Amino acid sequence: MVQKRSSKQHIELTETFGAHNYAPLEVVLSRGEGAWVWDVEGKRYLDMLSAYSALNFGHCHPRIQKTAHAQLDLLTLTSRAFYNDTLGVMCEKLATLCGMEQVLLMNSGAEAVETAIKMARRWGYREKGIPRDKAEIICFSNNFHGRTTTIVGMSTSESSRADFGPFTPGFVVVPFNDKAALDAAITRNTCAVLIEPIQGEAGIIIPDSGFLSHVRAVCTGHNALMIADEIQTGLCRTGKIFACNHEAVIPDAYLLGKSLGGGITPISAVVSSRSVMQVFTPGSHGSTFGGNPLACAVAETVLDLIIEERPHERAAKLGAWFVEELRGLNSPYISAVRGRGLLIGVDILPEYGKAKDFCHALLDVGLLCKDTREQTIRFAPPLIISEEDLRWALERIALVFARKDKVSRAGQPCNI
Ligand code: IF1
Repeated sequence: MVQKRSSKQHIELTETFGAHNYAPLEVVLSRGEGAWVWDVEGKRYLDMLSAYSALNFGHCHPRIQKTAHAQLDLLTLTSRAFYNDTLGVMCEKLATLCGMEQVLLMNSGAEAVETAIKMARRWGYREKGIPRDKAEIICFSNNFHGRTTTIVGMSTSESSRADFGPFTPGFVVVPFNDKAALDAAITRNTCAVLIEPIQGEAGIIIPDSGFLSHVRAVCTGHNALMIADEIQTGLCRTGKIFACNHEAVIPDAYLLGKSLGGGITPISAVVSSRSVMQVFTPGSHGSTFGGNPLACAVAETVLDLIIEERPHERAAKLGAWFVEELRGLNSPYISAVRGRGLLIGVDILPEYGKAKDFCHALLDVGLLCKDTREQTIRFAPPLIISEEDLRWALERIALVFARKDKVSRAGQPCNI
């Protein structure tokens, strides 16, 4: 018989036997359905984070579950030493959705970014004629592209980088949103510009209107690839299928991950043109699990759901309303509310505490939220969330943000 452990016991086990690379809120989840999750004691919470957008379709979506169950009983892994009957079908759907030609599948988002770095460099040497080992990739301040040693080397966040060097050369960091700095940084040796069209980890930073178009124009003008990291923003989160669509910008490659796996299987992708993707030849790149049948079957259903249900339209409508309601709270604690679709950041005035303190207070009233940076709370509920549930969330948020005194210290729930 499975021993039933309390939340406290699970936390103790996790902290004792698991590495301390996270500092989670003190809630131990054991079940999820749609936008809701339950802890081991049976208390219900509304998930306002969606695993950083990996759960755009919510927990245990019936159609995605059905596909996964069926595929589990058929074939789950072949390796790429052989063909399977799921990969091609899914790649065609994904390439078509992206308006692109070819797909390279990996597992984590970081691997898609690593793949794009290799792709851009090879393209730079073989197509653009950059002298060997001189290729440069331009990225932006406060970027977040993952956790591998190469990727943290281009990070500007001390907590991500400290003491993980020496780092991979070949990256140039320019301030986000700064057209002149980008113009000055791009050279004949630039093979790519890597950009999050909305910066997530940086605090839901939306570029000024015209910036993405400028990046596109500069890349075209200097024969460099524009690579859009849409691992978090892509697949409908921001109210369009891709965040690049907000400026009608078409990059040379999209990087996708998170929600492509339907919250079930890790799967990530680089999606680009044949002329760029042809730099990959047999033996030059790969992954044991990349493109496995279980992940491809799940991803195909995710793409079907996007095509049939158009969740970006829902995200746009609900997101605009939610942002207006948040602004309408006129909370003394809030200095700014930003959002595109259902990717929303709320800045907390530092004199009232840190965003994490507010996340503790929101947890107490049944909402799972996550801080990013010190002063920003991120709201990113599943795109399938009902209007009624969002209204419920707003009522709880209003309770927390209407308080007049200082919110509790981190780790100390306040009694609302
Ligand atoms: C963590 C943030 C979100 C990403 C973009 C690549 C990746 C990510 C734009 C790598 C991953 C995650 C990872 C997670 C926290 C989280 C995050 F706060 F750090 F920024 F979502 F907002 N490109 N983001 O956002 O994808 O390898 O993780 O699959 O704690 O590291 P991955």
